[in-house]
Amino acid sequence: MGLFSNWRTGRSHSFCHAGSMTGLALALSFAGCAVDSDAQPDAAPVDNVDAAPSGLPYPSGPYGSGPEDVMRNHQWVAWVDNNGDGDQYNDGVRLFELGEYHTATDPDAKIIMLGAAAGWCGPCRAEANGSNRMMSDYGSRGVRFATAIFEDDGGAPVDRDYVKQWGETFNLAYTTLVDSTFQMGRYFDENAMPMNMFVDARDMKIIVVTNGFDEQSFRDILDYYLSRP
Ligand SMILES: [Ca+2]
Repeated sequence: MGLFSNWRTGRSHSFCHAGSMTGLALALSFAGCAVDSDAQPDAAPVDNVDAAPSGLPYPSGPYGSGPEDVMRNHQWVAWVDNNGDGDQYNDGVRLFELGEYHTATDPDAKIIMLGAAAGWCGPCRAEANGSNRMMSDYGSRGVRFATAIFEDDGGAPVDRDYVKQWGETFNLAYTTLVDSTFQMGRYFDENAMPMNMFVDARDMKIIVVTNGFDEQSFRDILDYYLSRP
């Protein structure tokens, strides 16, 4: 236990607050150096801090990184299944923003399960292997899945081709994010991988941040929160 022992309380400081300071420092240090050189003209912003430039509705701040905080409306270059054929890698990359899964834009969305993974992370691969089962079981129940890949096998920031390769390797049926600037670093310590955030799509508040791969625990969390009125 420990990883998931107190998520039902709704205040789960042990999951994230200790790591978030380190993560924030990492995010700031990465902000000036991680440039996706081939990412024109659709490069992700370095870090969309408080703005929602697309104009999609999104809850106002203040924003934070812990349970019950409203999450920022991050933007990434992403592989998204734009034509709805179940394959997001035949559509090309585009800018994706988290607010696309907010109920104001996606009325059927209930919970966003947002993961972070890196190529050097063995448990991340294990999670990716089983993630299509999660998608098929929970997608129709209003769970929206996305994974932010931030580093490759050698620890270098990813590019879009690496993320495409990742998704094709695991035949992922959900959105994959090119997190070359490690925006997810504000939410966790990269030594505690894989990380998954569960976000309430109605108000974009963080429900819980988990570290480690335990599919049954993920299912327990989703079942619990999906059963709420
Ligand atoms: Ca497609």
